[in-house]
Amino acid sequence: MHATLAWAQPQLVLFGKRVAAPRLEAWYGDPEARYRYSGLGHEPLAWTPLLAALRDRVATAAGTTFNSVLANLYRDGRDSNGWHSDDEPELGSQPTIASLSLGAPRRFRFRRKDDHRATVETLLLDGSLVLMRGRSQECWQHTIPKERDVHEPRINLTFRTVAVRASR
Ligand SMILES: O=C(O)CCC(=O)C(=O)O
Repeated sequence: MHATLAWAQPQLVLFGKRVAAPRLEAWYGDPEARYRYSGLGHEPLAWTPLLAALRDRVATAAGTTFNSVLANLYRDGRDSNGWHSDDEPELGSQPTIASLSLGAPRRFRFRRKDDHRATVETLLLDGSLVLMRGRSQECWQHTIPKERDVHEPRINLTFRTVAVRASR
């Protein structure tokens, strides 16, 4: 999968300055599943057979359907994903997001939005599936911190359903 997805390094706008995101990303999905993340609009690439097969298995496990997936590639422990919630309007108010981990184990931390001292941490192992649903995006932020001792890559696939708008 590392070799077959069309990875790109998005540019983020932080405090008015453009900086390269500390990871690579790729957006795949149904043709109408356009999505705005990292401050930019994204047209989906067409599902690859492997991504479509994983989508179907993850959808069965999650008991729902998905029309898109954001793939993240952390090349090693220097790559990361800062504190955020997946709360873009096109995901709706209580989205179900299924997050599949492949490759190097990485720490995954949550903190409450109204009390940053209230944290929960888990280790995402190769093949693990995390379901975020209900009020998890409304009440919590999550992060993949940098880890100096991680030297192997990790791919994360977050399956999502984005609302399809009639026109743009
Ligand atoms: O890599 C992960 O497990 C988390 C990815 C993530 O937070 C996201 O795609 O919004």
